[in-house]
Amino acid sequence: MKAYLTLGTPPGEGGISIIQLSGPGALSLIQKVFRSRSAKKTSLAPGRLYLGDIREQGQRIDEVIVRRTPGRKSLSGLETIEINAHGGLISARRIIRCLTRRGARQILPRQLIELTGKSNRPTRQQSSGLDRIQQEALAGLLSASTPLATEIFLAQYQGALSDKIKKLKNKSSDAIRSELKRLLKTAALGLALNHPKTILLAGRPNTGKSTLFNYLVGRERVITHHRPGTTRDPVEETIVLNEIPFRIIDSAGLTGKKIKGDVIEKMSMAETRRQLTQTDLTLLLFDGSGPPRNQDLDLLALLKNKLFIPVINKIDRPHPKNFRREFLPGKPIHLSALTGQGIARLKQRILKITGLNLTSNRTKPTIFTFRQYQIIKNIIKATRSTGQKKINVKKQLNQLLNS
Ligand SMILES: Nc1nc2c(ncn2[C@@H]2O[C@H](COP(=O)(O)OP(=O)(O)O)[C@@H](O)[C@H]2O)c(=O)[nH]1
Ligand SMILES: [Mg+2]
Repeated sequence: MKAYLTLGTPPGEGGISIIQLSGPGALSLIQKVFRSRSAKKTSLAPGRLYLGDIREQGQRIDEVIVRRTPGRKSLSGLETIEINAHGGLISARRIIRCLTRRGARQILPRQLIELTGKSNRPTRQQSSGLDRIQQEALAGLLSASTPLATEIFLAQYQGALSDKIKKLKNKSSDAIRSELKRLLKTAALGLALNHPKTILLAGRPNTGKSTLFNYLVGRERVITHHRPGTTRDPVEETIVLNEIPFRIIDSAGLTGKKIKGDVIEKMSMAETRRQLTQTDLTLLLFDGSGPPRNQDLDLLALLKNKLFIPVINKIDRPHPKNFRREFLPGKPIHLSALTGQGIARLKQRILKITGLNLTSNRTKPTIFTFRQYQIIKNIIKATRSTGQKKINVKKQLNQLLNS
């Protein structure tokens, strides 16, 4: 019998990890590995919390709290077992491994939602009439990576945006237009929470990209090396600034067109060039302990017309005066990736340049998917000349809500 497994909490350090087992095989699977402290038998009455251990071959894997929700009551419409384990990746990973070894298939929270949409039985989603926006909010909620994201998606799940759209239906097209224009401003934050912006660390080898990456990510994740060109593979992690997640990418040594003969190096370069076209923001690193080189200039040229922040690194070392005035456009951030000096300023600049240095009302209607954004943009466009296409507008408003 099938059982699906999803990790409901973001990977990483946290108070608890929530692992969800869903599907017809979920109950029998948990009964095989869970030993309750209180109940003699592992019957698991719905809704009750059971403290106990996950065990495998007589060995305790972790102490957990388990709760069972039958299909008719669960959000997904599937029999669901929620396992609350200790926070941290190790504990969650061991439990996941134990369950997948016994046949559970690990899927992403989003895939669970898709599965729910496809299931033929009436689910609570359908019977309680969740509209399309609320379903999208539920998906966002399951993959939310910060408390801010959770609160904003929760508000939309409870109907903040849907109610706003429903009320608009009876208004004049002028009113619809002006309210939607105001609503559109919420998209910057909503979309950034749902689809984190990407930040690429670029710079010639040895400028300290991996060191800065490690500092921002908060642990020794990438091997740094004093020999230029050590980092080959781009590495990606999520960091959180002002409760907003960003994907940060440590590029392979980007060396301009100078390096010859090293095939791997060239491949990494091509990859980084490709990444440059796909990233939202680039941090271009310079080694402030020495004069700028031609490679630095090549990179600057490559970044023309792109959103980027010049970063002069290694300010803890003696560095030539007027480093910046020689060639840099704009205002660089001076910092030391080794000591952390100046990094707070970098974080502020990242938020400012991406338009995300905002405080937000966590319960107000917020646009948070590209689908919503596109439809609302279309309506604003359609209402440009007053009085026209009113029927069309209503249809589009309905389209926002209907699945
Ligand atoms: N003094 C000093 N050394 C740094 C700083 N950032 C990086 N380094 C050193 O510079 C060398 C290259 O760093 P790395 O992060 O591997 O550079 P990458 O090639 O751009 O990824 C390493 O020896 C780092 O320890 C800094 O802010 N100050
Ligand atoms: Mg590196």
